[in-house]
Amino acid sequence: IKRDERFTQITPEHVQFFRDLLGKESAVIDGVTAEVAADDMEPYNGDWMRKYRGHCKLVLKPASTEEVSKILKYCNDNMLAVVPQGGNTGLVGGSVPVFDEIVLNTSRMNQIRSFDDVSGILVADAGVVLEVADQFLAEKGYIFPLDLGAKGSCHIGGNVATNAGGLRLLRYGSLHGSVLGIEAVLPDGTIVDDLCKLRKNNTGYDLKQLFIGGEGTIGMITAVSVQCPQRSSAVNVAYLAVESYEKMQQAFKEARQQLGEILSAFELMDLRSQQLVQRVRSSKSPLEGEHSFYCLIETSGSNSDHDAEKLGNFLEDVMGKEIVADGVLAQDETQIRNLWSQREGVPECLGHWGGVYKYDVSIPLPDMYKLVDETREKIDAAGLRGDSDEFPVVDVVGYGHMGDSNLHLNVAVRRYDKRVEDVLEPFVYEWIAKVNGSISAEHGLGIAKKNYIGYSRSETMIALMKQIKNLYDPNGIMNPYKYV
Ligand code: FAD
Ligand code: 2HG
Ligand code: ZN
Repeated sequence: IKRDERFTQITPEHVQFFRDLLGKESAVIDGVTAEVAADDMEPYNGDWMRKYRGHCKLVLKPASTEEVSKILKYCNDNMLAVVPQGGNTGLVGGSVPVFDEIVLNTSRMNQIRSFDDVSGILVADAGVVLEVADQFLAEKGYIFPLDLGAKGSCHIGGNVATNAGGLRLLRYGSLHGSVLGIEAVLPDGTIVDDLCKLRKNNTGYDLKQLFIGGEGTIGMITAVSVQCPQRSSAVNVAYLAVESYEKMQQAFKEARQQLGEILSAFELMDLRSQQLVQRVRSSKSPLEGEHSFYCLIETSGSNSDHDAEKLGNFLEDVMGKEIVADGVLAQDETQIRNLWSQREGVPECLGHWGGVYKYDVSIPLPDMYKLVDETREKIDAAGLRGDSDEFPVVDVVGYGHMGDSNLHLNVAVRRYDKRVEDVLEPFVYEWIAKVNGSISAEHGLGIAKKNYIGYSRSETMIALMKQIKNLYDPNGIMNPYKYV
């Protein structure tokens, strides 16, 4: 792709405007008029996977909605392109510039605005770190309805902008349901004040939904109001070994039947994903021997003994029926954390060798794991996978949110290599289209999937999306080159 020449190059006058507006020295990282060490720009230009790299020379960190409004109005009037950025943990290259777009970072918008102890409704700035919000809620006996491995750095604004799914969607549902209101700024500076705190509100089109999963293409989210559930006082975790994907499906069905309303996560990991975690960490598996699949089951309820008994009975039952080969129940907080880390640590450990090709897909459960086997066969047939440095591919693994039919197909590589890419694409996308799956279950489109949206959406749907984009952002300054 080429830089869109409609966008203006940033000049010293532009920088001066932003300096005067934001005041504080640290709110502007200026590589336009001043020398900036490469290390200072890197966190904003490089993505989490080290796969995408922008060439931005100006980072702005507004501290209020009014400042965002003034920045965007100025950018729109002057045709300056902008990339909204939260914790920069996104996995589709959406949060970093492609060329010299200005990064609008939310890290200074980090205040919790209000919390209602009776309704559980939290109103907070977009730049509040997810884990910080959750810890705040924990003290009040509540929980943020989203949890994911990047919680220590991602921002709730970024979570909402990507409509992140995470580890407990099965229990708490999608952000499309739990986000009750949004405050956002449109590219022309208009402040959209829809920080609604009502559960029910059928008064016209629900426009906030466009910002949820909008990936910063129609406006900048500055605050959200979120319906937060009660935190469960009893959390139990089991880590199970299963011999086949067939049996894994039976285990899932039994878990839903037997654990019912206390089931809060059902996560799938194949053997290879777990072996790579243990190899990178030089750690041991929680279970003896090798099994084709593992799953992590979490229950959250209000009665610890009762829940533990239920989970224990479930384990006994599925082992008796030979659905599950082996299993362990966490006995305390530390063990709960250790078992979760076998699952949450997968993305980070897979990046250990240099890079990962990631496919975050929705596939009907019966077919879900076949994609991993077939992809591995293709990579092997092309002679690309092996233990030594001459092979680009370390391994092809599958894991993910089984409870939501969401698979993460990951190809861990020593370096990004065109030959690997040619085997994977469009093969993976065609495979998904064939089973009527989605090429992006929870990570979004960003730049990575932009060209492939047609595998999951019709011409009509794409045309409607483009109309929305043009309506909200007629100059196209918001996160250009991405999404649709
Ligand atoms: P960023 O990466 O900064 O931005 C993401 C996108 O949102 C970009 O397009 C950006 O332009 C836009 N954006 C950011 N802030 C705003 C804003 N205020 N207004 C408008 N647009 C904005 N995702 C899941 O769904 N489930 C998971 O289980 C999961 N686990 C993960 C585990 C790890 C280890 C990592 C690294 C990522 C994981 N993700 C997961 C990816 C997920 O998309 C992000 O972690 C998170 O939701 C992004 O938040 P962020 O603040 O880092 O956003
Ligand atoms: C997860 O579920 C995340 O761990 C990341 O969504 C998945 O890295 C991935 O492919
Ligand atoms: Zn995920």
